[in-house]
Amino acid sequence: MAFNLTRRKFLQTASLAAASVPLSKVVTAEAGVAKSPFTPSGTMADETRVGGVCEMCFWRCQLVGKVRGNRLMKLEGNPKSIDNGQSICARGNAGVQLLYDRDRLKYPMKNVGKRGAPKWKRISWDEALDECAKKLKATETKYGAKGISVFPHGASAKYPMHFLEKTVGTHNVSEASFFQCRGIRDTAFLYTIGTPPGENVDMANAKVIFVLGGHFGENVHVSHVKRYLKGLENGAKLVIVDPRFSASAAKSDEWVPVKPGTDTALMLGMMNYIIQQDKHNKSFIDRYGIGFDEFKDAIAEWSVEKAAKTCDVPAEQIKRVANLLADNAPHVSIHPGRHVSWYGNDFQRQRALACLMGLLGAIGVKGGFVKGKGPKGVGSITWPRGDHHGEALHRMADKYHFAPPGTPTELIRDAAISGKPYPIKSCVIWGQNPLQTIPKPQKTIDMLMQMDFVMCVDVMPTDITMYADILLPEASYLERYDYIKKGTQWDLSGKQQQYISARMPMIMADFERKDQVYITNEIAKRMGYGDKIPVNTLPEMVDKQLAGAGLSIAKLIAEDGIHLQPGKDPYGVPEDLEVFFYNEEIGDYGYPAAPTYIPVEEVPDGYFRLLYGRSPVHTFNRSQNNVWLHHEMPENPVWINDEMADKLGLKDGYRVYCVNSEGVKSRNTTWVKVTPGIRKDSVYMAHGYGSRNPALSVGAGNGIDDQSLITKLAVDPETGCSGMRNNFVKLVKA
Ligand SMILES: Nc1nc2c(c(=O)[nH]1)N[C@H]1C(S)=C(S)[C@@H](COP(=O)(O)OP(=O)(O)OC[C@H]3O[C@@H](n4cnc5c(=O)[nH]c(N)nc54)[C@H](O)[C@@H]3O)O[C@H]1N2
Ligand SMILES: Nc1nc2c(c(=O)[nH]1)N[C@H]1C(S)=C(S)[C@@H](COP(=O)(O)OP(=O)(O)OC[C@H]3O[C@@H](n4cnc5c(=O)[nH]c(N)nc54)[C@H](O)[C@@H]3O)O[C@H]1N2
Ligand code: SF4
Ligand SMILES: [Mo]
Repeated sequence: MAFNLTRRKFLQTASLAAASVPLSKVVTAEAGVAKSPFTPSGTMADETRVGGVCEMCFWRCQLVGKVRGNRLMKLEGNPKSIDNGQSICARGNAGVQLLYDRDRLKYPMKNVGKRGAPKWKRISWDEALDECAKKLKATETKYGAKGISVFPHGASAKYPMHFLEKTVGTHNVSEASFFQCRGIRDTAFLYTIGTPPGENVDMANAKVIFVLGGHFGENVHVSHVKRYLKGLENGAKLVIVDPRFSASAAKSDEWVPVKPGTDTALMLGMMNYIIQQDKHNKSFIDRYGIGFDEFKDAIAEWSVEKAAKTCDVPAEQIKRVANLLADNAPHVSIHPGRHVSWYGNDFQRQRALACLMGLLGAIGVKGGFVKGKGPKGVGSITWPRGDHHGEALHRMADKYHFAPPGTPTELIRDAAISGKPYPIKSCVIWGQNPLQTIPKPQKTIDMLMQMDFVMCVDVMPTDITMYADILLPEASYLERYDYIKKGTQWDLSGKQQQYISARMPMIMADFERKDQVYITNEIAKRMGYGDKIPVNTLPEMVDKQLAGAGLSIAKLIAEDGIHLQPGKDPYGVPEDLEVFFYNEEIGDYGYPAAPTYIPVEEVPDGYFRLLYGRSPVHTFNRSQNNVWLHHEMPENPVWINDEMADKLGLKDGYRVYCVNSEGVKSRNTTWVKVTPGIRKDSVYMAHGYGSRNPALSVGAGNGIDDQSLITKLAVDPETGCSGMRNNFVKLVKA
């Protein structure tokens, strides 16, 4: 037995969608797009379309599209939005370039060459769907549903994922957003404060904002960045813990250049100090805390001096930061982080963050952790559960008891490569680029090479699509409907309002691009699951979901793409809140029950720890071929400390290769950025560069692919997520 049932269920349903009503008459398949009563503001366009929802990243800002004739000219924030408002970021703007990218996938293709060195033959949709269904069915028949693996990411991947996971019945599903991103955060908070946190801190109204590693401004999520900047405008003090002088560190009052991997020790030192100073929120802890005495005892060894030594930061600074937080509590934003799969000791760090919130009572109050109350009623559409569900690999292995939904990537790769405990012989990749997303890319290649069948659904040719047998072109987010976006206003202040919107196409899909419901249903029918299909078309799905809230696509269009309604006061501590400072359930599985620092491997002599983060103008690898964005940041420089550069004879702008401690050399070179703004033990680069696929006429071969250097993987013991910052590199002059 692993998960507490109710919590497990909560987690599973949190990401699902469901519901039912006939297709609206206004938006027909012919019209296909949502025209609006808006008058275009510029002269460039002769029509404004509403209902756009950006997916250049996963924040889903609300858009309008300016259209001339049959061409989308420009994207803007939807003026009615109470989320991103009229703002969109560089990537959001550049969505037009993705839409019209000449290298985009246009037709179904069959690989008549080899995996990794493909030769593409254009085939018909019928041929492609027949082949996919035949191969997947063959795997299912021979090995059971568990012989199929799924690597999904993004809104359009949910529908096919649920088909394969629920109806066909494989557990071997690994979503990038969980196992390489925020899954650890979600379960650590679930088992500490009872809910996955999202990024729900009320920074706009905070007195202090405390962030570990998050580099807002480089990590761009529009309404989130707005909330953060509003907090700073309102006078919030900013503490940024980061080995690098990031865009956020540049705005901070305290930059804590922590030794990479030691953040847990820092927080234990701070919390112990706050308790010793008697500055913790005793009434809050008395009321909501569980296991506080055990927690207090467990962290008592963490003197400020010990933390200072472990983290390589001054003891005085640790005290200053702890006092700043405690003196302004409870109106402090302890940011939960987002990409948190760093070192393989991450569940404990995320637990410590959640405990810090609890210690300060910074939950449900202005400036603290506050979940805005979103609208109710929007239904979800889901595939019915089949009856041949086996046990997930981590349950069979009795490991990773606090894994997020799906199966830890590492177990899927291990099982596929070894054939144990059972073979995995088909792979469906939908909106994910595992070669750049998952550490140890060679292992991903080994996994793919032993498959009987690999199918990819994408919008662009990317590194991973080179390994497909069948490659299917999907309509982009600007050419299709999608799941509902709902929420509350971004800054939680003023008039309380909630919103509901749905992604609607800005333009009809061109060439032979199809949407997720068409592709999935056609495969399902051919596999003998026709009677299980929950919905016939994508607009029908959206209409059915909206019906639950008394809305429809037609009504949304009439409301300029966004339905607003009065909201509720988001503040107040949930009645049933429990803060597990010490969690026996975690202890029962043999993990530390109180947050514990687990040391990371030291950097070997002559090497630097490889750190990575976001490029402000790119999204991972997916935007590399985007001409506008490419011009903004064509390569990812490698940051090195100025004193270390001096020692190595490296000057700003020199070109280098990176070679890691296991002898892997980067495929490309990049330029060196010499700066005092990074610790001496680390180098840093933006993630997502160095695409391999020669079909990318703009994006191929620029900069260094950080993932190719991440050949040592530290799997987080509680969750099975991929810790990626345990690799060491040298810079070699080119
Ligand atoms: N422009 C842009 N914005 C994006 C995205 C994008 O691709 N492009 N992706 C979005 C997604 S899905 C996510 S998950 C988020 C991720 O955004 P974040 O959660 O902010 O990203 P991280 O990779 O965790 O943080 C990177 C920072 O962590 C620092 N760091 C490295 N090691 C350590 C350490 O040991 N301790 C501490 N304290 N800091 C460390 C790095 O120096 C860097 O500044 O960004 C989102 N926003
Ligand atoms: N080394 C390293 N690894 C990381 C990270 C890191 O910072 N460093 N970040 C991690 C994080 S936080 C995350 S969230 C993941 C992100 O991991 P991914 O989501 O795998 O990253 P992307 O590069 O966006 O690749 C997504 C793929 O989806 C395709 N795509 C884009 N739009 C569509 C669409 O509408 N439909 C379909 N079918 N496909 C589409 C793109 O062309 C691309 O091939 O990576 C994780 N891995
Ligand atoms: S933050 Fe930028 S890329 Fe992400 S959804 Fe919003 S506009 Fe699009
Ligand atoms: Mo992410």
